[in-house]
Formats: sequence, structure tokens, C-alpha cells
Amino acid sequence: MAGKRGALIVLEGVDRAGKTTQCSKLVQALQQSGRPAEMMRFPDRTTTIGQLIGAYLENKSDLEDHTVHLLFSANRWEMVPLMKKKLEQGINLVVDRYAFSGVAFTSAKPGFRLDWCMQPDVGLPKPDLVMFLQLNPAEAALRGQFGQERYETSVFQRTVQQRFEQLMKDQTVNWQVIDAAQNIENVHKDITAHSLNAINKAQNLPLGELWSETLKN
Ligand code: NYM
Ligand code: MG
Repeated sequence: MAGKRGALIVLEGVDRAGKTTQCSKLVQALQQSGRPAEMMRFPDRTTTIGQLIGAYLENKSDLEDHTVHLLFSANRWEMVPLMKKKLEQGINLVVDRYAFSGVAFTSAKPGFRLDWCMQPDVGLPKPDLVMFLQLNPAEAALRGQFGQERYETSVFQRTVQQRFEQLMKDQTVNWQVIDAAQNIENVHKDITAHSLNAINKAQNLPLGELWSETLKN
């Protein structure tokens, strides 16, 4: 099989940073340049597990904090066979949130350690590139009110931002910080440049395992 694998590209950031907009624009740009690309998002609210998560986020149900953390992780694991198949077929996957959101949001709750939160996601397909859309709280506030979902308060989001900053210290992950305060087109240009670079490099590398080295010892 001489086929080149696709790259796993993740966009992360606090709520309202523009991840969803930028994921769609990236997929479109890659497709237009002849590179197969598909978008995915986590949580994927369409599966049975995803429906439990959706009800929780919409405040239609309550779930114990550890339990919902493990459901978010399970919602990623259930997509792994499909993700691997697509990557092997040469499709580049552009993913709106991944395990980093999982850890940042749960560990922003009292009593949760970063390493406990990371453990269930150890061994997931490792992204070739994780772009963090950086937006300070003042700029985020200019983008309007939060929605009605759980976690969408400025106090909580500040803690989430701090947890993301801790995760970004991990040198085993290819993090790139993107200035999300720029206009949509300039953010898109930065994201596209990093993505093309990652796609070229990924072709010659095996897909890695997330956090397998990070949590040793
Ligand atoms: N979220 C997302 C988590 O708490 N854990 C996770 O593992 C993931 C992937 O869900 N506030 C949170 C972050 C968001 C919320 O995401 C829903 P979105 O992108 O607004 O659908
Ligand atoms: Mg949202």
C-alpha cells in the first residue's frame, strides 16, 4: 500500500473562540486544494453516549462529575475505529475539540487532578497538530453573551483557560497557538498554513498514541 495517510488536526480553545467556523473553513480549503478532508466534532451528540452528554450539557439531566468525564472519553473512543479507517484512507480529519477539552473542562471542577482526567484518553490517536485558538476573556465578551449550556460562564471559562495552558506545556504534543482575535480570514490563513505543514509531515510518520509517554512514571 503506497497510499499516504491523512493527518489528524484538532482545534481547541475556550467557548466562542471560533473553532467551529474555522474547522468548516479549513475543511473547505483543503478540499478545494484537492486534499481529502472531513470534519468531526466532540462531543458527537448523535450517538447513544452523545445523547447522554447532550442532555447533561443542556441541563436536561444531571450526571455525577466523574461519570460524565468518562462518558466524554467513551464518546471519543467509540469513534476511534472510524477515525483510523479514514486516516488510513488518506482522509485528513479536522476535529472540533478532542481530549484536551475533556481534561480542561473536568479539571476546572473542584477536586479533579489533571493526571486523573488525562488517563481515560491515553492511547487515543494522537493529533499531528493541535491548534489552540487564543482569545482573552475581554475579547470573548465582545462576541456577545454565552449560551445557556452548562460551563458557559466567564468564571468557569477562566479556569478552563488555565487548564489548557497547563496542557500546552506538554512537549510531546504539537501545539500551535493561534491569535483568534484577528479577523476570520487571517485566522483562517494561519490555520491553513500550519495544517498544510502538518499534512506533509504526517505522510511519512506513523499515527501516534496520545499521552502514552506523558503519564509514564
Ligand atoms: N466538553 C467538550 C467537555 O466538557 N468535555 C469534553 O471532552 C468535550 C469534548 O462540552 N462547553 C465541553 C466543552 C463545551 C461543551 O462543546 C460542548 P461544543 O463544542 O459547544 O458542542
Ligand atoms: Mg459551544
